[in-house]
Amino acid sequence: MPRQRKGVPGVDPKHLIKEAAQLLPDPPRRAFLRGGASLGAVAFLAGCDVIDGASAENALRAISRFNDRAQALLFNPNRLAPVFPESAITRPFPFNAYYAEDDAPDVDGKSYALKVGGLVQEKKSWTLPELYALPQEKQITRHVCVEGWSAIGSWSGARLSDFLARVGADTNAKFINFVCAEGYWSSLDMPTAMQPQTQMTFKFADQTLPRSYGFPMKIRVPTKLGFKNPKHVIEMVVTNDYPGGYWENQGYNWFSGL
Ligand SMILES: Nc1nc2c(c(=O)[nH]1)N[C@H]1C(S)=C(S)[C@@H](COP(=O)(O)O)O[C@H]1N2
Ligand SMILES: [Mo]
Repeated sequence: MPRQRKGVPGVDPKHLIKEAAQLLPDPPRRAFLRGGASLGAVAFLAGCDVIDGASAENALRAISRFNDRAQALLFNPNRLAPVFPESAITRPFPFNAYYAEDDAPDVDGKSYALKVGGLVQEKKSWTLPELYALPQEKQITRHVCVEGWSAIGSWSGARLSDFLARVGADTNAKFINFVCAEGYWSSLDMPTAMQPQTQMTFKFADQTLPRSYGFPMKIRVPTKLGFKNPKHVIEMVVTNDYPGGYWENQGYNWFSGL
């Protein structure tokens, strides 16, 4: 007997489909909608047959994960984010976090040590003088926050790819997780971590990274939305186990590329 496709009580299937389609990147989304988007199509994409209360949410999650994987496959690690002149820098540069600026963590630079672990040959902690001795470069790029603002800033620091080579990271691993002083965390796919503009940032506008902007070190990723630019990073872990992230675990897309 063929299985019945059930609707979701209290949910208009058309609304559900539209919401699912929102999670697809644009060309596939248009193709999906043109190609007769239906509950059946959602179920097919999600790899499940019956859509009821709980599995509707699972279906949307599955499509979102599919979207993350598709975007990761489409990511071109050789494409550079646009760079800007000094005159384009947004002043004052906005602050953002899940708490007020006064509550930003006050990390002690003297006792700070960046822990590096997981799939790396050299598992050790790095003090600030050691990190500052790495070759550094400056970028003036645009930061885009998912909340609907963007701003151009100037960040200086070491290429994350150089640092990963230095510590003997397994660059065939899938992820790098970044843990922050106040409990925030976010993770990157390895190709994004290796992109030449992905930076371990020590300076903002040529000055030591101020407390609000992530002292003593943030990861600047101009090819990703702002929430994938963790501030006050105290630990880095190279891993094949999906680490998620603070916002990623609340439904924001993990890939979130620009
Ligand atoms: N540790 C930590 N990093 C974080 C956040 C946070 O709350 N805690 N918020 C993220 C978000 S949503 C944005 S937009 C940027 C804001 O960085 P800014 O304060 O330098 O503008 O930091 C990101 N990194
Ligand atoms: Mo953000």
